[in-house]
Amino acid sequence: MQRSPRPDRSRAASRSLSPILGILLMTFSVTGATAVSAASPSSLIYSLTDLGSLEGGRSYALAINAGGQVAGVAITPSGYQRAFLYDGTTLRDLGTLGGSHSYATAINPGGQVVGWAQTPSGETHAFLHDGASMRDLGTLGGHWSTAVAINASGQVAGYAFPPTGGHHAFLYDGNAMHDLGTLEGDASVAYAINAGGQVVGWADTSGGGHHAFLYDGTILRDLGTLGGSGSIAYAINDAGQVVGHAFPPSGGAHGFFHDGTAMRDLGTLGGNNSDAMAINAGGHVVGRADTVGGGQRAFLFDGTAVHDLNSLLDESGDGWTVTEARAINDAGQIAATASTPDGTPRAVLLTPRVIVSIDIRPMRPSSPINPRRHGRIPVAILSSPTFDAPAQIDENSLTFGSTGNEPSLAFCRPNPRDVNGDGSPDLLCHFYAQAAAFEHGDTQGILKGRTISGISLIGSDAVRIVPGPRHPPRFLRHERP
Ligand SMILES: [Ca+2]
Ligand SMILES: [Ca+2]
Repeated sequence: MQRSPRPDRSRAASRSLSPILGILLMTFSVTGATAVSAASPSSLIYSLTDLGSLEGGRSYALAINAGGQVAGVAITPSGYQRAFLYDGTTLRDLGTLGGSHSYATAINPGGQVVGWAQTPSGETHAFLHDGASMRDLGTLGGHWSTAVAINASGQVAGYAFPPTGGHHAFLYDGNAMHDLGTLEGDASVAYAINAGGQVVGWADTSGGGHHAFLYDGTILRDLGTLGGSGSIAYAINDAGQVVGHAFPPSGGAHGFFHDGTAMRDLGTLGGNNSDAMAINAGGHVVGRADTVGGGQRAFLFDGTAVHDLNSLLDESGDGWTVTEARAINDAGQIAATASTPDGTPRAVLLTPRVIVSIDIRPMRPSSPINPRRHGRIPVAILSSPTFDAPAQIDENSLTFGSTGNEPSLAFCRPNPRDVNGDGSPDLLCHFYAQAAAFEHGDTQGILKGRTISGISLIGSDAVRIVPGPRHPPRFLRHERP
């Protein structure tokens, strides 16, 4: 039961407006690999970036926008909570409204940050920071308010005490706070807003329990429960898909996914509880879940299954334990909190990378390459049951060669073809051999690029560099490496 304001339960609502094709994943564990053989399935792995802290203290990442800017809260050595903004290089203290503490909860695509901050008199007020300064958004007439979400147009959602008591969800339209009311009970809390201005949160019902709600501009709609006593909505994407947690009859609190019609139980990582905290345009959900042993881990739900994000980290995550994921943008970047090897909680950014299976000179196991020959090298990018290479790859982003950074693309075949005969059409691209810059001694060719949704991809395959006579023997002339 969550009856009192809990700003630390609030979450990010930053959204990108660009639609993406969702990348489905497979359960996959990687230890230090940066490329895999052509036999491996296409998979998604994450690198971990430590966002730092304020003079070495604890920090927690709570929100991310389309550009990868992260907002959250850091604890100073003196014990003050401070809203921070991470812009890709440094973690910056956003200050307060004149008091000691502040806390950032959300960031929009333009880099505007909202949250709560203390005033000189010690009151807690919702704030909006535009990158230069922090502005007090006021209250609903009482002494307390917090902002928890902001969309691209600058609409802000949050909750505040009206003079009558009980806290109410509000929508701030740039000029004033509007009380969203409740589900006929005493209290309500907003946690997220999407680009269309739809707001979700929870509200007390006339029956006494609190239920997740969706506000669409007119009324609060009760989203129901998983059959138990209550539910809370934490996030909504632009398609109106909602996530949060609810109490199943079997006990505990379980993360849910609501598609606009029905609420689905996402389960846990083997323990009793889970919270679904954020959802992106592709329908990927992140949050936190208990494991069998009782520990809390960050999870990713890819539309099919719930994965422990720790099992998807590359070598940059060695020694870290990601305990909570609070926000995900449409490029799949995740704002999370992880424990350092010495146990300190630290704000981190998880950046995805797709490992693709490629076959250089398909159907020729040794992939002979003559670096001195003009002409092109065919490279097949293989689809898997969870990765549709022709549909999901941004062809113009592809680079290929000795290091993978060579701009050598000639063209990709417009008509996908099933190169390896597994029933899934593959993407076949051709690269200029000389631009690929292979040298004697190279043993692998590397392909790099991006998916249409903006996720980096990498793949490799063995190559055999063959001698390059100026005039190849007649018996080799039919080849066109
Ligand atoms: Ca090959
Ligand atoms: Ca195939």
